[in-house]
Parts: sequence; structure tokens; C-alpha cells
Amino acid sequence: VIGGTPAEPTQIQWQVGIEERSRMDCAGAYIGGCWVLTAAHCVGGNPRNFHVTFSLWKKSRPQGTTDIVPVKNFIIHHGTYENDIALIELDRLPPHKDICLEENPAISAVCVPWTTQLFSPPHNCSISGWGRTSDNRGSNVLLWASVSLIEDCKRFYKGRLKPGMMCAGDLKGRVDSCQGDSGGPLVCQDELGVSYLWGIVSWGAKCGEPGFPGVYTQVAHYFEWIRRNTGWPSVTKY
Ligand code: 4AZ
Repeated sequence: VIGGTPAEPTQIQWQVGIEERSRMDCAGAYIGGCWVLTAAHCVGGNPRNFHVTFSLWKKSRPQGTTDIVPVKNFIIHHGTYENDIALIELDRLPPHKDICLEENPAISAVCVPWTTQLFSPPHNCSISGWGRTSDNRGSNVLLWASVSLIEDCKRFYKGRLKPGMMCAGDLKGRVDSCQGDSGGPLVCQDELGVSYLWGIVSWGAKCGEPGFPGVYTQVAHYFEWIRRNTGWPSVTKY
């Protein structure tokens, strides 16, 4: 994260690290049950080579509450580069056969938004991750930053901006996500303080480049895909 500040140890309770053979290159967000959402470009190959790390704050010194959970399966959206979203299904934890995640006060799921109408520019939301900072290196401590949703992002990226994509950040380039933050959460809060996973860190022209805000997968655009693939019931209308 460019222009970020250190998070509190249990501030971002849905933040997870995604490790392939113990190397962390991506992040994700816990959405409940046995499911994590991330970017499609973060996963692939054999799920057995992957682990998801929960309740991690300092990479060098995992907390007592840190949980490392094996991956059972990936569900990767077709057309990965235009639909940069994937579900990670966590494996059941031995010795338990019925749960994927130990109960833990430092972990909680973020809500999946069911409509693209919930928030609109210039709403302020937050991004978080262990990715590159202005010194061009990853961060040991989880960083977060406030970003603004940006209207009409096609004017910056033309035909490269597809329907399931949106932009956030700051047009002066002071705050942005960067390499290593990919797959991680952009979260917006409604007026009641409920947190929604509004975006997934996807791509951008460099990091913190004025006039080229970060591009995020618009999670609400994929609500039906998420619902269908998790097998979660549809929203009850009263
Ligand atoms: C990357 O390379 C990357 N500034 C992630 C986010 C952004 C740019 C690049 C957005 O993973």
C-alpha cells in the first residue's frame, strides 16, 4: 500500500494472506463459512500448494491467534484477465472434520454486497495489504489507507476497463494499492457501520501514478456468480 499507515493488530478481521509453498504473494478477504474471495490472477495450479493465513498482522511474527488453513479448491472465474475474481474453498481442519476455521475473536467475515447501487463515487473506503510501499518493498506490518471511489474510470484506462472493474484511490497518486496487495480487500462502510467487500485489488498502471488510479474488481457485479458457486441461498425478499 502506497501512502498507508500501520493497521491495529485486529483491525481488519477479514484480511487474509495467500501463500503458495509458503511464499506470500497475494491477499484475500474472508466472506464466511469456508470461503475466501481473491483475484483470479492470484491462484491456479494445485490447491494443495496453497495456504490461507488468518489473523496475521506482522508477517515476521505471527500472532497467537494466527491460523494457517489448507486450501481444498479454487473456483476461478472464466476470462481471468477481464473477470479478476476467484473463490478459495478452505479445507476442513484436522482433527475436526466439520469446520474450516477455529473460532477466533480476531477473525470475522466481511459482507458481500448484493447490488452495485450500495455505494457510489466519491465514497471513502479503505484498502489494506502487505504489498509494496513508496520504498518499493513489501511491508512487514499490515498497512491500510483510505481511498475514494472514482467516477467514470474509462477516461483514464479507455477500453482496458471492463464492466466488472472500477477505480479507487486518489488522482494525485498519494494513496494506492501495489504489487503484493493483489486479491486483497477494498471495503466500504454503510451508514450503520456495516462493512462490505466492495472491491478486490486487481491491477493498475504502476502504483501511485498521478492520473492512473488503482483498478479493482467490482464485487457486487459478481454477486450471482458468488452465490451460485458458494451454494449460498438467494436474498430473501420480505
Ligand atoms: C500488481 O502488480 C498491482 N496500483 C496491484 C495493484 C496496482 C498495480 C499493480 C494498483 O499486483
